[in-house]
Amino acid sequence: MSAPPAEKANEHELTDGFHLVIDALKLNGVRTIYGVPGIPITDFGRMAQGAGIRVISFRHEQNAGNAAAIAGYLTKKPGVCLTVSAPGFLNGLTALANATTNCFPMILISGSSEREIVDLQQGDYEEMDQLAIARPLCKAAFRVLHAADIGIGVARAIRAAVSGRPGGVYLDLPAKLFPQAMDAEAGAKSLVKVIDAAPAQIPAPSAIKRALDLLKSAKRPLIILGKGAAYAQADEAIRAFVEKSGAPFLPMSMAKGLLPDLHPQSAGAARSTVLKDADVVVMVGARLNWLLSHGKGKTWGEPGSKKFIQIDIEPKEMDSNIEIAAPVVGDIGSCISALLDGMGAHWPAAPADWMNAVVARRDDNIAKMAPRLMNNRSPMDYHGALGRLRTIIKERPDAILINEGANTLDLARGIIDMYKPRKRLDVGTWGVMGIGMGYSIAAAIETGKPVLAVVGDSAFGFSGIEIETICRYNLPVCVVVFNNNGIYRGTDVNPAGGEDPATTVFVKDARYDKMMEAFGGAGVHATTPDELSRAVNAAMDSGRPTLVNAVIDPMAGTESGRIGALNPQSVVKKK
Ligand code: ADP
Ligand code: TPW
Ligand code: MG
Repeated sequence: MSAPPAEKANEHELTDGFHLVIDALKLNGVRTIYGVPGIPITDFGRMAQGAGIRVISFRHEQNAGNAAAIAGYLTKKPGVCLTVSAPGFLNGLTALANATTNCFPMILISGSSEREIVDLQQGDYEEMDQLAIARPLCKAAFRVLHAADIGIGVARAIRAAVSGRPGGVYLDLPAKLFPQAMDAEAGAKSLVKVIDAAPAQIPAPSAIKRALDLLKSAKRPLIILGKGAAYAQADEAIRAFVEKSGAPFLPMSMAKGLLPDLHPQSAGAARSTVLKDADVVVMVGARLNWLLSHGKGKTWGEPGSKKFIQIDIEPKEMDSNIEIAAPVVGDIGSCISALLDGMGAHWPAAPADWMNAVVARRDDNIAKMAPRLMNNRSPMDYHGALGRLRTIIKERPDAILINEGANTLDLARGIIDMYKPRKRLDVGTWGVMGIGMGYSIAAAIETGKPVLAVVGDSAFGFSGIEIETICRYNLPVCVVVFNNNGIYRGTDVNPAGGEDPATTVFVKDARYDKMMEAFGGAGVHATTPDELSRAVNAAMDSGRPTLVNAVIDPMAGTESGRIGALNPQSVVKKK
């Protein structure tokens, strides 16, 4: 018998949904998936791993989702999170919404139950109309019903996540899609390799001219760098722009290190002065939201005392809170390059008396803080502990700092200087607790650099179980839990005097270090700044998963850290 002709054999070669999704992701450069297995995506995860995609299995989808989101931020490519249906999907959804809020590109892929049963609400296993629920919480939401559409579905998800203002995208893959078979050759042809997923958006020359005219007229200019600027990876151009302008710059928390915090033009330690006194403010990838008092009020000095230039890829961001005199819409790389070109070789630097005044204030504030950072008190206060961690980051500027909590967050942000772009990852626009371990895991995996997570004891609790994941993948993550026995302070008492503890306090003198030991990592109990410093240095040298239980004075913190004023106050007088 003769062998059948090659075309004939191919005719019978089949592929299916499992393989097509994997092939589509691989074709588009997805190298890592963060997720939790279960029906209907257990085999998909196995097959993806078998096909050479790195599949990182978490203990809770929210942490996997946070990992995917920050992977997107760090790489400018959508981070992918994979979950099961209904409850797994909902667990991942918080992270998807958070990614969207923070403008991080991410794709949440969830398996879903049988459409026919879900839509008639007949009580399927993990029944939920996931697509409808996801839609208002992300940039775009798609469902793929036919294997032949997988290529297009994945391509749309990738484009939606990274083009324009980045954000979260939901991709719904019903269980029935995975085993759906189709001709292998037709399947391969149906896949789409996305070309130029985030096209450059060039600003109009007239917008550049308007912005430069305004900047040139400034007597007291200020440049505010946000995490959009850090995300854009236009580091050299941004630095050149800031230096050419001669203006002080103020980094938002995740933009710290885009230019080093010790740069001569840094106004980080003169924040209130520059916000109040500047006359022209250049916003680069930062929104005038609550974190900047919406661009108005006491923080910003006399009403009408300043004009704004805003660089952002999202046109609707302009005038969102206050009037923007010079909107520059485009991607930050293109906008900054165009501004630099327009400034030419002889741009007059900002008036020296302004920069000198800012530097004087900054250096004064830094000098006032310095002695507090050197204290060796036990139990530690935030300053004593953070002073040591500040030195550690100075000596290890490549390390990535993850930071969450209230006092632990606000004080670390002010005290720990950053030296390189995208090295500080924190609670972002929502001030959300629970990003700690997910961000730590993805930061270690995506960058290969050591990670130092500085987290409040409450903050840590939201994702703490993922230290098992850190140990399982043997990641170079050192977690420092600032243990002050509770939320803000560990000293509250139950106002009713009953037996229940106060709502903000935890088990006294808990030993979080023992949790790490349970999974084979190193646990250290540190009661002094010296001990803390030794433990963290040893962890960073060894690269071994480590948790340092840093004992912080329960009296040291303040309610809500630096944002206590946002707490509503009762109008009813206490009897
Ligand atoms: P921060 O919290 O640091 O102040 P925000 O998250 O409020 O920063 O603002 C980030 C801004 O950056 C968003 O308005 C977003 O549209 C914008 N952005 C993100 N990526 C880019 C980019 N590549 N080019 C231009 N703007 C961008
Ligand atoms: C998802 C509210 C803001 S800060 C915080 C909570 C619970 C914990 C502060 O205590 P911690 O830090 O971490 O011990 P410290 O140093 O001040 O003691 N749920 C979510 N997000 C937020 N922001 C909260 C609750 C909150
Ligand atoms: Mg605490």
